[in-house]
Amino acid sequence: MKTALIALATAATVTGTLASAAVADLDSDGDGVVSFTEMLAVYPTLTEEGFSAVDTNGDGVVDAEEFTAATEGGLIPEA
Ligand SMILES: [Ca+2]
Ligand SMILES: [Ca+2]
Repeated sequence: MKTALIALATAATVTGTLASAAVADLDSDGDGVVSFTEMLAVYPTLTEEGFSAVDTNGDGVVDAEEFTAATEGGLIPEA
């Protein structure tokens, strides 16, 4: 039981780290969020509609939470 819990915690940590690393990779100006332009550099086929689908709170940028939700939901491929 204890081993299973540790395994779950480890899996969650790894997922979180990967998502953060992906945002950091896309975030070329280092402001902690990914703009449409920054995302286009990595995903050249992304449309504004596709970006809007990822930017769920509509503030014009994708934060780590939105990026994680998008990768888990299959909206954008894992970087
Ligand atoms: Ca940025
Ligand atoms: Ca947003």
